[in-house]
Amino acid sequence: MSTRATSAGQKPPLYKIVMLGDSGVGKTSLVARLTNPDRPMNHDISATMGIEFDTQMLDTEHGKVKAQIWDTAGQERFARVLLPTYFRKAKGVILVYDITNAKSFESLRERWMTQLNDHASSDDLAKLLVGNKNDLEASREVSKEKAEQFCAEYGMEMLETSAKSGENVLKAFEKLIGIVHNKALEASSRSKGGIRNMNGANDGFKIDGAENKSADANICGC
Ligand code: G3D
Ligand code: MG
Repeated sequence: MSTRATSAGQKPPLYKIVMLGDSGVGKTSLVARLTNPDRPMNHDISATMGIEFDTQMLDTEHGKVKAQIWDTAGQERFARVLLPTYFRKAKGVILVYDITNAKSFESLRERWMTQLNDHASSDDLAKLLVGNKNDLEASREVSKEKAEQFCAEYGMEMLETSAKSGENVLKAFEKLIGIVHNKALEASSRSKGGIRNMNGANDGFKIDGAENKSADANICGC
């Protein structure tokens, strides 16, 4: 494995990625499973208002990187107000639906892709489709073929996950962050500027040691 991203004692690059999808599809559970793999699922987290983020070190083929993962803390209904802050400087997005809920899949096209295109500079934003709750196969409403068609249409890859069993959860985040990191390395070698300036997610927003903090203050200025 190459270590060029983290050699010479450099800090690993930090990338902001955002979770998107209807309420109840399992976004918070996926982040919790990634950051606290041994903790059983529980949902006192979503009592918080606004936006939350968590950070996690992840492996890529070009070394370790840090993901700053943003999640709407139960505020999907008011997401319109939050979206500009939510998407600011994001480098990747995980679009989540629930394989047992056809409506949550339709929402991706009808709502989330539109909002993504309105608020994010889509060109350099890496996307991954995630069909969550695949432990509930007997209740499946969205076929894998349908999801693959969506991916072909929008040019992204997909994985089915279970935040409950943990299946493919780490793989999903590593897949997305790998795409993000490759894009950044390509861009930096094109500009010959090195990787010094790849920590853009952090501008004006201190995150070192700020695990799982609410970002409310950043939104309302209070
Ligand atoms: P959200 O953040 O997208 O709104 P949550 O979704 O993470 O809050 O999850 C919503 C509900 O789905 C929770 O149930 C959670 O336990 C459940 N859930 C999340 N992921 C999975 C999964 O992979 N499999 C199964 N079986 N359930 C999952 P409650 O009952 O707490 O509302
Ligand atoms: Mg949530």
